[in-house]
Order: sequence, then C-alpha cells, then structure tokens
Amino acid sequence: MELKFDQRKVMLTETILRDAHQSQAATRMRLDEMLPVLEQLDEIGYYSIEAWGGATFDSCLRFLNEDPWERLRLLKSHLKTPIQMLLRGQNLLGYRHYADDVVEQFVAKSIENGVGVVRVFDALNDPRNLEVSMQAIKKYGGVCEATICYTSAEIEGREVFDNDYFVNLAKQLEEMGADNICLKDMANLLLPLRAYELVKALKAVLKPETKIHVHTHNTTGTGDMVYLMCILAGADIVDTALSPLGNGTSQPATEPLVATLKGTPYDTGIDINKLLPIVKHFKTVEKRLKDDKILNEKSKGIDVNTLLYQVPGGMLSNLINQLEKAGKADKLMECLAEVPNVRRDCGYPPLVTPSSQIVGTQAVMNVVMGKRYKMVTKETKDLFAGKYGTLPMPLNEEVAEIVLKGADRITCRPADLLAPEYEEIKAKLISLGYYEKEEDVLSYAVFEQVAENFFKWRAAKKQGVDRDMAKGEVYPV
Ligand SMILES: [Mn+2]
Repeated sequence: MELKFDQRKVMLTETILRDAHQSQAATRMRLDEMLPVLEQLDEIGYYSIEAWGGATFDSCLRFLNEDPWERLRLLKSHLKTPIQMLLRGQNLLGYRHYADDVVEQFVAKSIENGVGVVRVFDALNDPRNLEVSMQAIKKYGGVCEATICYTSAEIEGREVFDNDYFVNLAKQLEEMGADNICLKDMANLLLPLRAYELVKALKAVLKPETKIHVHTHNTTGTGDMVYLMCILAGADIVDTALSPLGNGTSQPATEPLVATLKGTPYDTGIDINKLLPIVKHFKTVEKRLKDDKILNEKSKGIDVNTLLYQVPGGMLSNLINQLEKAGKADKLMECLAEVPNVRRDCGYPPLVTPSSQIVGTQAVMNVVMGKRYKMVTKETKDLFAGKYGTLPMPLNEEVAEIVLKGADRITCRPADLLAPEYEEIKAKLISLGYYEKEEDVLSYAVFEQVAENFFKWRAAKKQGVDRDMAKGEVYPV
C-alpha cells in the first residue's frame, strides 16, 4: 500500500447533539443543555451537525417531555450549519415498516422543520427499503446521504462482505440519487487497513462529486486509526464528537483529529481554540449526566468484545439483561458463541437495529431452551420470511423450514404490501382530541403509545396541571 498526499480539505460532522449522547448517555441530553452553545458550534465550520433522528425522537417523547419537532425548529433557528439526521429508511425512527405515504410525509416535515442532510440506512442493506425515503429527500430538497452498513463474515474461509459487495451497493445507491455515500461502521468492527482499501475501492468507482462520509465509533479503540486511514484513502467527511462525550462507545473525539490534520493537506480548517469554550460547556453536561447516573464510566473505555464476538456494545448489554432476567447469567459465553450461528442461519444481516435485537434475542432463546429454534420470536419468523427485506446472503434452508413451518415467504419490497395509512392515523389522532399540528400525526404514527402519553402530558400542562403531577401519578410517561 502506498500513501500519497493530495490537496484536499477534510470536513467534519459533529455528533455531540445526537450519536454521542445516544451512545454514551441513553440519548438523554436536553434541549436546554444544547441551546447555550449553538451559536458557537455554528461558527466552527462543520460540514454538518448531527442533531436529530436515531433515538433522539423516542427519547424526547418518552423521557424528556419534549416535542422532538419543537426541538428541531429551535435548533434550526440558531444554526446555519446544516442539521443532519439519521433515518432508518422504511422504518423511519421506529421499529416496523411504515407505509410509503407516512415515509414521504415524515421526510417532508423533517426537511421543512430544519433538517438539511438526511443519512438514510437499512439494516439489511436492501436498497428497496431506501427507495421511497431517498426519493422524498430529493423531492423536498435535502442532501441525500445513502448508507452502506459495514459488516463482515467469513464463509469457508473467504470474506463475503468484500470490496465488490460494498462497491456494488454504493453504485446502486448513487444511481438512485445519493449525493453522499456513508460508510457506516455502527459497531466499530472496521479495521484501519481494511478501511483504507474499502474507501479506495469506493472512490475509484463513484462519481467525483459523490462525497464519502465515514461513520465509526471508538468502542474497540480503532476509531481514530480508521478515520486517518479513510482520510488518506480519500474520504471527504468523517463523524467526530467533542471530547466530553467522545471516544469509547461514542465517535472518536473532534479535537485530536483537528490537531492531527492541522497544517497538512487534509486540514479541516477548524480553529481548535474556538472549540475550547464549547468543550468546557459540554463538560458540565457530562457531569450532569454522570450525577444522574445516566452516563457510566465504562462507556468511555475500550472494549474488544466486539472484535472478538462481532457483537456491538448495545447488543451485548441487551444479551446480559435478557440472561439476567431469565436467571441464566452464566450462559453469556454460550450466547455470544450462538450469535454468529443465528446470523449465519438467517443470511448474515449486518447487526444494527433492528436486526441486532432479533438475532440477539433468538440466540438467547436457542441457548436458554436447550434446543435451537425450539422457540422462535415473531421477528425471527418475519426476518426469515423476507418481511424485513432481502438478506445479504442465502438463508440456511434447513433452519428456514423449521422457523417458518410452511408460512409464506415474500420476495417483493416489504412496503409494497402496506396500504396507505397516513389519513387513518390522522383521523384517529383527531378523534382522540390530541391533534394540534400535522407533525403530531407523524409522532403518533411512529411511536403510538409513547406519543399519546406525551400528548396527554402536553394537554395537562396547558390546562395548568402541575408538571410534576402530570409526570408522575396522573399520567405515567
Ligand atoms: Mn453510530
């Protein structure tokens, strides 16, 4: 491998308002903890500021008594830098597939309320699940950043998720209208030299104007090295988080990368001195999150379990929880060994929401029941039946027969089976008496019960009911 410098500025996306606190602090940063530094963040010169989507929407409604749309509008009123959001394709921000009319409306309203860059991904890397959201992003004027989820698997000693797999996928997404291609390494499985080769391969085939945007975490400690190698290979943008909530399960920290690239042909143009007051502010937010026992010191360290078992951090803590509930905490190693087996049986999905939960839960069942696939979840069945989309590799047919028990399989785009649902959801919300604006319909469509609880709280607050009462005994949220 030869390393050649070319004259190219590298751009950064700051994730402290979204993925950083989602990864380290259960997405509990409040709007009032963001507002004091927005103007300063705006002056840094980031490519974008990731601030919405992912789990922020759910967390606003469920835990923070905040209207996520209101948060977006307020953020936008302080930011000229594009706001970036993360969208799970046909899943939007929820956990099932939504009908096309809901997907289009959701994208339209996100952009109308202030989102500039939409990063859209599908857990199975099935481009059909991105079609409608990508068309809507283009239609309503957003920057369309389509994602390839990085994963790896060996079959008979050969890596099946090779450069060809990712290059073909990226080319398809570019043809579908992607402005940027995101290489998303949600679990920090990507290793630096592999990353170099992959970005080189992508750069060689994508149009020169298509930007490559790399996303990783520092869970396994390779994040900074991955970014540096990607930048040398031609990546245009990378995601970082300011140090108070950077590193560990979050993104590699912003300041060291800015310093690393300064004065080189890859200089980000960011003045590190301008970052310092913002860092100081977020240190107080970090302390608050620690005091509230939301941020655990553990999430700051390096954990090589992901590299050993290919199990992302969030999934590992889910496995441990499920086993403890079943009184089988001693079976953890067996479950970790079972995860790759389940993944192989169901056609090697990348492990990211929701596939990570489906595969993880099935692995626990297989171990706890003492017999593989003696019990299967509805989600496992749906995954095998094609209801989440096409799996990247062929299914284990023997297992598929056991799991499906003759149930139908589908090969069409899953959302083709869904009738329009927007008007029906809107009518229901109106009949409940909670409709105030069109965005409420979307909150209700994606997080039905959670949104309803929030609307109850909102109504109670308007009628002057004590906020703490509304939060506690009257309306549990
Ligand atoms: Mn992430």
